[in-house]
Amino acid sequence: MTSDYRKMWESIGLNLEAHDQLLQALPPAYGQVYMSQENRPDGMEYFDFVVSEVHGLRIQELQEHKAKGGKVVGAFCVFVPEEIVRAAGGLCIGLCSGIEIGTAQAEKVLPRNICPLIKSFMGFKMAKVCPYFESCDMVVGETTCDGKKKAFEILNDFVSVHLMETPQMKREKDRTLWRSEVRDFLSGIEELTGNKVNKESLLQSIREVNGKRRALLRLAGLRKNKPAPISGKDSLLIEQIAYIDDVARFTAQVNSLCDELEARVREGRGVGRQDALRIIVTGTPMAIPNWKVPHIIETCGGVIVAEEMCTGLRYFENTVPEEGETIVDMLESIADRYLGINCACFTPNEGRMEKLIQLSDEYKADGVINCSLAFCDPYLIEANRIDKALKERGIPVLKLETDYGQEDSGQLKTRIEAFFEMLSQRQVVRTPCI
Ligand code: BJ8
Repeated sequence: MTSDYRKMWESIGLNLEAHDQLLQALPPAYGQVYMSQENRPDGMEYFDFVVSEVHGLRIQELQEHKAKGGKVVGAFCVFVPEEIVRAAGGLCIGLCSGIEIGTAQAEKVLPRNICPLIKSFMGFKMAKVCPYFESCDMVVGETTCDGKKKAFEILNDFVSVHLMETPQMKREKDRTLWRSEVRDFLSGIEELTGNKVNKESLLQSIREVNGKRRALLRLAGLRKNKPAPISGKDSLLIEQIAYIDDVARFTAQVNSLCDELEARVREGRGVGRQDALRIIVTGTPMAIPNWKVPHIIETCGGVIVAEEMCTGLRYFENTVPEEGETIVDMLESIADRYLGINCACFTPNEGRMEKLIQLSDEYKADGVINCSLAFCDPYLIEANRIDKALKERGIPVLKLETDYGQEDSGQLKTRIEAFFEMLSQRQVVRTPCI
């Protein structure tokens, strides 16, 4: 990244010294995890470029948008309706929180034993190292889990937070509550941007965001092929970039990558070993630059074919119907689309187990790795239901708990290798030599 950006970073209030340290850590990690892969699709060049400019060009674009009077809204959850932000002329950015940063500052206001994602977003804000965070005119919090819910009260001391009450169940009265939260969100966004949303602007933004989700779904569909035409690490990176990139440009780039992958599929060309074990990863989101577990999986003889996560299918598997006579109709469709997300914050959450069983079949998976962040009660406790449901169907599952540090890499590797050993023996039993 060029030194020209320093002025911009300074102007938005970044702590330049701490920010330099963060930037220095990224290239070696990226090189080791991403550039070491063989046989990558040419279309990944664009996404490598986005990462190389992640605190540069994209931030410049956000600043240009703000200079013209536009607003930037940050989100921590896939429940935040991007369609509404865009319909009011705003830009919606996912605030990643995938690295241990500003821990000392965060621990001044949060308990030590809290999920690393929450500690990370508080650390990012308090240490002033994230140019996305510092570009936000408002951030949107939700009441998905207790940790986030209470942390947003504290975050509100540092930046304006609009809180959405996300239901914990999916009954009709919960739907009614959520629909009213979505309507309130529209009012909050209109007030922030000073722009009134109308039918046309809402429909257009529904179409744009649907286009992004469809492109991602097309990419996901191509990974059902054997051999998989793209690695799980590259797919995850694209899913992570989906939260920050320009919607139209990102959609076009994903579609052009898919054209290339379709040709690979026709030629029977895949990534990794032909006999790579096909793995589905499920659990808590893996935000940039949290690539630890996928990297171990794909360097131990596996290929990840799907992510049942919010950095994955939960973000794009459903679209909003592109119809509706009135704004109210459209808002209801938007609310209903989001209520289809199978977050572990819901009880019961049978949809997630059913989805995993369906995905295992569709993606011809050899096994599922259920990876949760430490201290995340909803996902760690729901692991029990996942285990039960998958084992009843004869689908092997490995449960992992980790954080953003690298200290447990060796231990994770040992457990993943043992799981793969078991899967390989199973394969031999299931596919006898002729
Ligand atoms: S819809 S998964 S993005 S809430 S990991 S902060 S749950 S203690 S992230 Fe999530 Fe929305 Fe659900 Fe998806 Fe709490 Fe768990 Fe931490 Fe979590």
